[in-house]
Amino acid sequence: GKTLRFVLGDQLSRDLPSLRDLCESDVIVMCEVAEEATYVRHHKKKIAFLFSAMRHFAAELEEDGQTVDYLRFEDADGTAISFTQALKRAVKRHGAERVVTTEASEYRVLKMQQGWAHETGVDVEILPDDRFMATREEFAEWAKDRKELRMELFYREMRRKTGYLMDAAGEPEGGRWNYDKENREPLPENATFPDRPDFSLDDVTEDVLTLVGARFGDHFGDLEPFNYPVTRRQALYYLNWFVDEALPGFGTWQDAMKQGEALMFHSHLSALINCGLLDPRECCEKAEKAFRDGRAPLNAVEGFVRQIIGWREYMRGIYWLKMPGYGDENALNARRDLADFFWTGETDMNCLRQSITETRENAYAHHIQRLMVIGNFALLAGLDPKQVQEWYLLVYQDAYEWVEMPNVVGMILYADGGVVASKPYAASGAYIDRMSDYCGNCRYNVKKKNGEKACPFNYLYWNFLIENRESLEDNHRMGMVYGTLGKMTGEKIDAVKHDSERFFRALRRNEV
Ligand code: FAD
Ligand code: DLZ
Ligand code: SF4
Repeated sequence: GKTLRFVLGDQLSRDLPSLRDLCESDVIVMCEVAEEATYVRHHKKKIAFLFSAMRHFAAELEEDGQTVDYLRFEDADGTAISFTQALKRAVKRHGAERVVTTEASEYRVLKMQQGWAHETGVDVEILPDDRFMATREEFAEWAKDRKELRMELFYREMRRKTGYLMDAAGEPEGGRWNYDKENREPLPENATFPDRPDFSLDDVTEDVLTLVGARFGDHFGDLEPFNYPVTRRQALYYLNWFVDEALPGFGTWQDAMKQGEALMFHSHLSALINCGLLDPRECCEKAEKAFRDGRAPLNAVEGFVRQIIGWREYMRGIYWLKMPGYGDENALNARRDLADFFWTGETDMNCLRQSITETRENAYAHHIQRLMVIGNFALLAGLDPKQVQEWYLLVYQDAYEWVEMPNVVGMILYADGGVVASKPYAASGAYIDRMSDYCGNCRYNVKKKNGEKACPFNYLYWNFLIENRESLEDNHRMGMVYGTLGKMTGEKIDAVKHDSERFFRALRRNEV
């Protein structure tokens, strides 16, 4: 009997566990299914990227002599709507006896996989996904008996485990674990950025763009211009480009934002890592080599490695530790509906307009835009965590639930009550002003604390602290701000409340 190897859209790695012991007689099954493309209404570029990357991956396997049963969206239309249905048909078609697959990155899909043996009546092997450096068991073990699950401590264990940026004596390179303090500089006025490479469109991508334009035309976001790697070769080229050209500047200005500069020194690699075209280890190893060869400074390389072996692995660990149920958490009882400008970008708050417009154009925003502009607003405005999760999951090309959810529920909204973040990442306009040039182009005045012209972040910040006093006051890391709030005059507090009420009324009318 035949063995089917079922490969999901974010498993485009030749060294995938379920492709490791391939025989010539095996059939690799991949499918573009309506359910995955529509369970949230993904950004057009995200669907186009993934379909094109999947088609290229399948074609490369075929060139190497493997048999791939690839279901294209056009051909599946109206028939196979889910992974499970597509698999059942493939098992029948090939008279298969056994299915081998790698465990899905998302809980929702793993549950499907666990039902496949029953659904198909054949043996189904689900292999652990060792593209992640920490196994789910290791993370659970690390988390067990700890009062606080701080990323920084997990990260140190990962440094020891991988050996990245460790010296011969087993100490962290340069004597410190973390160089973040050096990575918070605003950009100098005359900063310049390296030119990004162009990735030309081939027929496969052209076909996919036509398909997505026709079938997902009403989804969020601009489909074109499309300029992103879709093959392993292009992905590797982009990684090498990043290490040579952008990595040296990655550290120092990691938290900076600049109008009209969507990428700056960021790697723009997350979507490639998450779908399997790049291996997270090779990304770290190339970056480390650049440091060892004197081509990139330690603060940049350590920062980059920390994002990948620290934050990325930690978020995945938290996700599996807390699922199911993590998506329902709402510790601050936030209930407000998402504002319209999340879809249109049309708001006079320039930081949000820039960040959301870039998101619409590119299916990308860099970390500080996601965290300190959009995320900070969602937190201060008390937006419903479910709606915020859905937004982040569908607008970004790199978004999968395992990484989106802990970033939204834990990092930006504090909806998990402090598992991921030791305190809410709340900030007033002054932070955005320090780290960007957005405020200079804004209708609102970042220096004004109250009144119609005042930057909304300024009074929403205090309003947030007032409204959530009961939940947050006892957090010792909030002691200083609640101390300040305690000294505020009744007049000032009334002004904050009054401005916030006016703002929320205007928000409902889409007039902010
Ligand atoms: P760089 O700044 O170049 O960082 C290098 C790599 O580190 C990234 O490619 C990514 O793989 C990893 N990384 C960095 N920060 C994080 C983090 N907080 N969590 C996990 N990995 C990280 N990242 C996603 O990959 N998918 C998501 O759906 C996603 N949703 C997010 C939602 C919110 C609210 C926030 C605050 C962050 C989210 N992130 C997500 C994390 C981060 O913003 C993106 O990984 C990053 O912006 C991608 O751009 P880059 O490749 O240029 O990253
Ligand atoms: C995100 C996505 C989309 C839009 N479409 C598909 C698809 O048609 N076929 C597929 O195999 N995967 C797709 N994906 C990615 C899956 O949602 C992702 O692999 C799982 O969610 C991982 O658990
Ligand atoms: Fe954003 Fe306020 Fe600055 Fe305007 S003034 S860009 S709303 S932080």
